[in-house]
Amino acid sequence: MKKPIVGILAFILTVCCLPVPLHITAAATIPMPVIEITSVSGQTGDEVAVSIIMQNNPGVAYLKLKIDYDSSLSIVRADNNDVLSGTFTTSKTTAVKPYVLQWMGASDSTENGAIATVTFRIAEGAVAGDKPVTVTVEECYNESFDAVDFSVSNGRVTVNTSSGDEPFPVIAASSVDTLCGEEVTLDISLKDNPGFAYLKLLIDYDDTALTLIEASDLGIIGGVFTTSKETTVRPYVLQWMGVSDSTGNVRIATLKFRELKAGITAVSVSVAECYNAEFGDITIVTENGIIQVLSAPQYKLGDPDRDGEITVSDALTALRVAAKLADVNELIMATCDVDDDGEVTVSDALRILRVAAKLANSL
Ligand SMILES: [Ca+2]
Ligand SMILES: [Ca+2]
Repeated sequence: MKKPIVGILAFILTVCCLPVPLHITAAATIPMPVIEITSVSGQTGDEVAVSIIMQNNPGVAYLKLKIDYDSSLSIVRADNNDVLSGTFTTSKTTAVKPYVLQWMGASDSTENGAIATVTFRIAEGAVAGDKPVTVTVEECYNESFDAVDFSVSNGRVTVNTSSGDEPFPVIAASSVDTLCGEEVTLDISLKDNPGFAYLKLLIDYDDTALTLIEASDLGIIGGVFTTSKETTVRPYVLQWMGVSDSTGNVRIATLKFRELKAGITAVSVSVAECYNAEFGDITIVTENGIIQVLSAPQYKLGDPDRDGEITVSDALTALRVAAKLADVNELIMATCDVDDDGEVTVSDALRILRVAAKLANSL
């Protein structure tokens, strides 16, 4: 007990009797560098722009940001505002999620302000509410190769729908992550279905990246279900024909693909024709699916969220899968089944947790 008191007394004496050394006050008041995403609002179908703002910039030569966002938003473009000098690069396509923005210069930039502007489109079928837009600083160095720490402040896009508007019906393909060489199943879902008797969907994709194995009707819609004769036909046709209006919501069909190579492939869905029983035309909004195929080095055991670190969150994911609260897919199996017995159990979750809590050095 004595030592801390002696220490405190010594500190008080130092503060009272000596001029305060300048470096102490300076260290205490250096503000934390911050990267902030602004918040905006818009209507469904609108384009809205959020700014990425840098404050208290201590000087950066290399900065890599990852932008993630709600699935009812899609990126239209990202613009560099020339606040940071150096070469500006982004993910190859705006479909890549999270989207990467990167600046690389030979010397430090010390400017503050809106370093980039990211324009999002709000999906026609988006429900009203706040849609998060988050930023993660993946890496940041100054010209001396010292890491620079930032605190981040996330933003949101607030979607307003004018009251009284009927929501557009939506047909959406799901997005999945999988491993190279595996089969993957994409869901086609229907929301806000006003009732239709005839629906013709066209499915298209890059056939150098994916092979369609089969399409299955889930029997929700009713009527006669037909498809293109061969799975190699592109665009591939899915067609439902009934005599009365079907009003089912939820999953209506599944598409099973085999992956041919690592990368990101969009599976596009478009409505060729849709009528109700009175032959009235129905406008349907579509949302494309994305299949992200990971090659082996892109995942590691015990890291299902693939952020490169084994944390409590990874253990919780394994626990949810073990408790059947989350789906098992190839990726989950490959990352969560750390004891390699072919299933994800509480024992796998505990092994991950021990490593996350630094109670064990390896899985
Ligand atoms: Ca992780
Ligand atoms: Ca296991």
